[in-house]
Amino acid sequence: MTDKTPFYITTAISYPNGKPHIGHAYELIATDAMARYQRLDGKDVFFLTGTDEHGQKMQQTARAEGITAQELADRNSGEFQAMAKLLNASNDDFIRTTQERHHETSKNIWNRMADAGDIYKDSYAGWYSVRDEAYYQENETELRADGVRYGPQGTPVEWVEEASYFFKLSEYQDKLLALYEAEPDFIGPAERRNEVISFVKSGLRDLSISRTTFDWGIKVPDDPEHVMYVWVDALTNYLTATGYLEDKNGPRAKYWPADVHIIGKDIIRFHAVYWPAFLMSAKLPLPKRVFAHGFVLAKGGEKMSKSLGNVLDPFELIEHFGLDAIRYFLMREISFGHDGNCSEEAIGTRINADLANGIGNLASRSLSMIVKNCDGKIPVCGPLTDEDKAMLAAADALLASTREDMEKQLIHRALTSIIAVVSETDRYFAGQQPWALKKTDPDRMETVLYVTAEVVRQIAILLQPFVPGSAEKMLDLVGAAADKRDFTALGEAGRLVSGTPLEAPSPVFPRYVAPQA
Ligand code: ME8
Repeated sequence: MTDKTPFYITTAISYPNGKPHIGHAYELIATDAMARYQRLDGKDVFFLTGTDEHGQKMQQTARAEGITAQELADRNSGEFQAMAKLLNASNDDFIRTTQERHHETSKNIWNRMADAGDIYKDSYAGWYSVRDEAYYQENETELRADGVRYGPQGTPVEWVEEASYFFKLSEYQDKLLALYEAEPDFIGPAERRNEVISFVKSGLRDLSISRTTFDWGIKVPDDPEHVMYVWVDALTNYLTATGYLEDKNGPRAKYWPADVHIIGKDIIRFHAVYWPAFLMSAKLPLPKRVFAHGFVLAKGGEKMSKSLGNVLDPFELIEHFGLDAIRYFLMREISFGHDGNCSEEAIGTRINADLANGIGNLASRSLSMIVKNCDGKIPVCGPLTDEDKAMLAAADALLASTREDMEKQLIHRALTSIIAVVSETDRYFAGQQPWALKKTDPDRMETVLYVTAEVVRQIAILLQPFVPGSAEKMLDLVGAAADKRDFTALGEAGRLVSGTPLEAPSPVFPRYVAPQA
């Protein structure tokens, strides 16, 4: 038994109608950084990702390729799993909505909503976007000059008329508004919260929650002519993986409700309106927070698209720059919660400034001086000057500040403050001139090198969530014991031990040189 506090974090589950793109990689990396941060901070983390395999979009894509939807799902879900591995994602499970466990939970939640009297049979006539798998009101759509009608996300909509079950969403309007009021942190960031509140205030209509014109989905209990609307089943994935609905004493039931669902801004309505309404109806606890990140855009803020030829492939980027360079860039360059641009030039500039010339250079300069001048061992720390104390205090303060940032999903801010301490250490190191002290005051040189190495150690511990492989290498270089790498080893508690042998450092973050055109 563990007495650690459970922490449940999820990504959206991706449609495997194609291969994963940079937006999928971005979301998974960010969520992984948050999961790793909480694990290092002592939480009992359950981190879930997966694929959303039903619906009309999957069936249409499969048909166009001349294969079955199941074959398409199998092939591309495999690609998403391969990407998770390549990204060094620390997810504890990977859910596929075609799994039996998920069919069971989806039927269970449906039955609970039906038992609550919130489901009725009628017929639907209205606009539907297959690309978004979303129903839209006519006033949310526009007929453009090309003769095609588009929904609010810029995808074409088509007219649908069919027999359908409905969920009484209209009865949840006041309850949802009361939820947003009572739990101001339920939706982040603030722009998305405001957007959701005004959407709900504008009036909620009952939601069509089953389809009869195709069959690639989970059958509605006792009415196999209907398959569930894909979003009913998709959202339920978060519950399925915990087993909470089937057995409240099961091994993963303690993780429900989720601490945070990390999603993109285009799917906030499903997560912050439909999902809590379904859960309220089913009389189940609500997730504590839904946080919507922005979109990764191409250079100049353009949307990535095949026709513009500006699509960045995560597999190719990693091959070219290395995994941790890409993880770092995406987390540091884009303010989490807002859109941000990504280009090869921007990646090269950022990783050279912060990683190669920043932390990498600081670590290799200070540690190679130690290896050369201190008998290959962590030096002795003599009496501390005010500058030494201020330097250590800046490093010691990072836990509290990054913890606060990470609780609010301000990943870029946490990284910025870590890198600010790297710059401060550079200035400290340059100002103290340990290379000059070597002749005039070797004891003082040792103290300066000790303080610098100690800051490098703390920075490496704190960088683990973001660049896990490189941070581990840095911790090896600085001689940090294997059992002193979580956040309990930050600050005074884990100070470097004088006399610990060190190996000559090899570069952790090589300088990136763009290939000649
Ligand atoms: O929406 N930048 O799946 P999906 C950043 N199956 N994030 C992006 C992005 C970009 N350019 N493009 C997409 C779905 N995303 C549903 C989710 S959850 C119960 C069901 C994000 O494959 C997008 O916002 O279209 C979403 O969070 C995730 O990638 C999966 O998108």
